[in-house]
Amino acid sequence: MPIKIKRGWELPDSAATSEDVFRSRRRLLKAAAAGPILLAAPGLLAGCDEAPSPSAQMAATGTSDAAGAADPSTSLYPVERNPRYVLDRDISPEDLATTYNNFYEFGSSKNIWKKAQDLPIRPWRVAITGMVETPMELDIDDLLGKMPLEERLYRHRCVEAWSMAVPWSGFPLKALVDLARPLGSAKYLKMVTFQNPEVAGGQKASWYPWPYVEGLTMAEATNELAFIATGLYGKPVPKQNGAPLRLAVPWKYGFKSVKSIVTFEFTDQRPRTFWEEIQASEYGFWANVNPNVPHPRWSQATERVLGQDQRLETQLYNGYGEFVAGLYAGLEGEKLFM
Ligand SMILES: Nc1nc2c(c(=O)[nH]1)N[C@H]1C(S)=C(S)[C@@H](COP(=O)(O)O)O[C@H]1N2
Ligand SMILES: [Mo]
Repeated sequence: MPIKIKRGWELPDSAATSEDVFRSRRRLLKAAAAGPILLAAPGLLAGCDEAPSPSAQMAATGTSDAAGAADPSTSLYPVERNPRYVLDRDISPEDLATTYNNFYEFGSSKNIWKKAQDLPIRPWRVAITGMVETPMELDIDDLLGKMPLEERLYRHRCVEAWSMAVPWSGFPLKALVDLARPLGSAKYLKMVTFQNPEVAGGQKASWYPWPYVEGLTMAEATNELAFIATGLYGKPVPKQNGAPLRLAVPWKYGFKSVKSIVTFEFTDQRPRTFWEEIQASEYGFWANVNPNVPHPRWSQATERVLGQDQRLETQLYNGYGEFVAGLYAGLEGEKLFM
């Protein structure tokens, strides 16, 4: 590639947008404007942002399970921060990021962190299946031992128009893809959450298509930003945030970042995702952040940052266009932002 593009880690996020990103932005906006007019649909999802509970609970950051056993991965953290990924805002307070959650397996309110402590996270088996050279099943601690752990500061933008910025620890999803050795015919990576209604009461609600499923194209899954988070704030990731491993794809709406994964399946079929199954007109496969494409029932122009009074303007691709805009060249016919 002869053209040198300034990337996010080389200049502050507030600095000028590069020509290249500007041009693709115009193209994308044109595509978005040409999209169908979306009608309000009956709400299956609680919908727009709920206010945080007035009394923020004490930080729910314990690293032991319900039975009090220590998490064997505790000693792995903290890990070294990768300086490539910079924030344009403060890191969110830990007590907010760990007590204000979306995890429908434990209920549809934001206040599920206590219930989530019932989730057993050891032993935890991770299956790598589908179109791979050799399907395998790994123990989470063996997997952690094989992966290059680092810390990254990422923004997170929920489709409900709240956001946070947190230090995840974990490894690039590409490292797991390399371990899996997918066949050339694989086009998508499908990721599936555990299924255990005995401990996850929300999974007794039969109108939801459990288990929670998400997916990425292979190009997205191997983009450098796609990250598997196994830690948060220098400790193992709390259960309510998706222990023992969850996806973090910060250029997409938060529902893409599937929690507590048990299966990585390589496939040539686009996965039908959990929220798409529930309401395809509001939650599609691509779900890239775009302030100019409103949700059918609310604007996406601004966001409420956890712990801050002032709303911030939402950015195209949540501010990560330098890394990911190129993934969507030639895909303008797709509903990239829904
Ligand atoms: N399995 C599962 N993963 C999930 C969800 C969920 O309900 N179940 N919610 C998603 C949504 S909508 C968001 S915004 C993020 C919230 O992550 P956090 O609680 O760590 O902030 O998790 C995503 N991953
Ligand atoms: Mo979300």
